[in-house]
Amino acid sequence: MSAAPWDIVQAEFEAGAAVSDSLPAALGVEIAFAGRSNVGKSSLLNALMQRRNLVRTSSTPGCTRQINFFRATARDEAVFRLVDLPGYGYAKRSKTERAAWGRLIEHYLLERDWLRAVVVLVDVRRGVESEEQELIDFVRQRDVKRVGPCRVIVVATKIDKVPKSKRKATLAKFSLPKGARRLGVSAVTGDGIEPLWKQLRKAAFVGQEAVEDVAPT
Ligand SMILES: Nc1nc2c(ncn2[C@@H]2O[C@H](COP(=O)(O)OP(=O)(O)OP(=O)(O)O)[C@@H](O)[C@H]2O)c(=O)[nH]1
Ligand SMILES: [Mg+2]
Repeated sequence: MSAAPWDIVQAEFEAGAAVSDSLPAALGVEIAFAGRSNVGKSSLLNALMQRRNLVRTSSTPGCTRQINFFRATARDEAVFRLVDLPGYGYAKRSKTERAAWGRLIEHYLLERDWLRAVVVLVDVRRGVESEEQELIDFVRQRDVKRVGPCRVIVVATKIDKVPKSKRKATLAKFSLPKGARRLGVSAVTGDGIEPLWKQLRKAAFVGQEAVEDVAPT
């Protein structure tokens, strides 16, 4: 067993907010995970927290129907709130429901002071499409509104589906907005989880402490 500072020694479900609820108070650094239904948000959260089933995953798209807040404590006692946002682009929901979700997620992304990073997940086989681009542009509005520093990290999920020899070239083809970082991960093999934690910690502690730099994956 490794004993890296980013290892999560404790993880728990803290709160859930359904579409009609108000958001729980922010108690510290938050990192949100956003992306299409089925892209692997919940699986990635389990992998990051080194827990098999803390976050419910499903083969049915749209399984996560509330904003879920998880509290993860690392070996070095740093505390992060990892936030699982419901998947967007789920056509089977009613228009009204999608609009309500859109408003809640937008409100969260723009108003949350403690939000330090938004991880935008894209399936490695699909790349960054217009929905992801819109999401990234949306988060950028925080800069204009001066809400607080918030980094966008584009994470390609399910890289186990691409042979190792082709991963680098596949990721290089992703069109990315200026300043966004990109990483490939697999919740199945654990590839990319450690570099992602390094990036997340860098974003979380911006202005607080120097955290070791990482080479891009
Ligand atoms: N091969 C592979 N499959 C994965 C990986 N991550 C997730 N999956 C599968 O993809 C499906 C969806 O995963 P979830 O983690 O539930 O996706 P989600 O983005 O949370 O989906 P919603 O909650 O519906 O928005 C499940 O069948 C997972 O087993 C991965 O890294 N590799
Ligand atoms: Mg989910």
